[in-house]
Amino acid sequence: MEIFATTTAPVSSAEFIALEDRYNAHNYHPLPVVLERGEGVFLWDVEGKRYYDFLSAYSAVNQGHCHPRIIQALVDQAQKLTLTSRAFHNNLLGQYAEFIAHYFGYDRILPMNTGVEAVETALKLCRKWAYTVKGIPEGAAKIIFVEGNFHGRTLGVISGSTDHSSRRGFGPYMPGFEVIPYNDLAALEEALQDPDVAGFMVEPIQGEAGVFVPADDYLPRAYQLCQQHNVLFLGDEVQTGVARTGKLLCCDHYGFRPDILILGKAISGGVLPVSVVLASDEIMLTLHPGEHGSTFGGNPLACAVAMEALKVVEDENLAENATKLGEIFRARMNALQQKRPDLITLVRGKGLLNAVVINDTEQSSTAWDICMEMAANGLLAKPTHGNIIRFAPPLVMTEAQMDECCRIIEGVILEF
Ligand code: IF1
Repeated sequence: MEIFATTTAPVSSAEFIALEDRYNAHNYHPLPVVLERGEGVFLWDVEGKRYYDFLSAYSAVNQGHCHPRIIQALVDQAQKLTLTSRAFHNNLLGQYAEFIAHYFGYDRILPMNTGVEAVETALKLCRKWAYTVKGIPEGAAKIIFVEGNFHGRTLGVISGSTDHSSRRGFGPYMPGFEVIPYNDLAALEEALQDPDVAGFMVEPIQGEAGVFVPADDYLPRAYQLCQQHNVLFLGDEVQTGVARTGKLLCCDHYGFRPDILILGKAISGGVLPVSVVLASDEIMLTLHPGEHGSTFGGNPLACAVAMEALKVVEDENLAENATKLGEIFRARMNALQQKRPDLITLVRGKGLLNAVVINDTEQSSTAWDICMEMAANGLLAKPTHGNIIRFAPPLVMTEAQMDECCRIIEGVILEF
């Protein structure tokens, strides 16, 4: 078998898509757009067409594509040292751990790479704490998940999922996970009666499920109930964190901090995979040498990039900007809903994590067709769960750009 394919280099979008289709797994159904350059809120395809990015790589590019300060931090560190493994120390991990711990207000951190690795780490930490601190019998710990959750694609995490496409055909599933309805305090109170419950795993806003914002009292009350029952609140802010919803953390809207905080995506500004778990000494120090790890976790390149990416969030006031532009966006979309109630059911979200629910069934292609029309008009967004379109631009967008984007969306909807 030839080692190197001798196909001529693709030129058109169609050729790029055909090559990917031939050699890549078919585990996604992307919009037929082939991107080759990104800068700030903009993306360009291989034909040179420019788009506004309203997905931000699922909220990993909050700081905008190829932010110069983050790329500079990447280049500088890449020429010094990229990876030592944790078999040895390096000069950045201690500085990074201190920076991140103070930035988010926790005692300690455990650095990983992808969001799901941080979620898995949090689940292991919760179980370890249950057996060594809470005193739950070894092997009996239960962790509560909520319906409609999305925490990643590993076998452990999909064992707590209710989403068929994430779960189906991957059994047998991991025991010890219970699922209750989201946004339902009575159901949580009921589940917490079980003395073997160790943790409650939840996204403050359910991104993938369609940007479900729970009732105002749900999260703070859920946190209180967990405290009362000596159960850890595991906050998955992989998508809602890092200023996306108008505060540094979505939980900041409700005045509490998760016992175990899970972050990923925009921690690195989408430049390379960086995730992190934050917790108190009591929880984090239940892990001892050799009990958890990762080859790339806490690598110096990730440390350098993530520190700069988080400084950009602060220096450019991205949380405040997300609040301001989010209010403008929802006002414009609600006005649009009034004009086309036949097409738009409702608009919901917080900060710059928003969704427009299309008045059609999950199976219909309406939302997809609208996204295709928006792409033709220079704006990229993608439906989640059939009839819901998520709108999540980089947080560096200006008011003038937001106005232009609303005009594009309004034009497509009004002519649809
Ligand atoms: C896909 C969804 C979003 C996440 C939350 C953990 C993870 C994610 C709240 C895992 C990842 C990504 C994964 C990507 C699409 C995207 C996604 F549609 F899948 F659900 F954003 F909503 N917690 N979400 O949203 O982080 O391991 O991917 O770094 O798998 O299709 P990861």
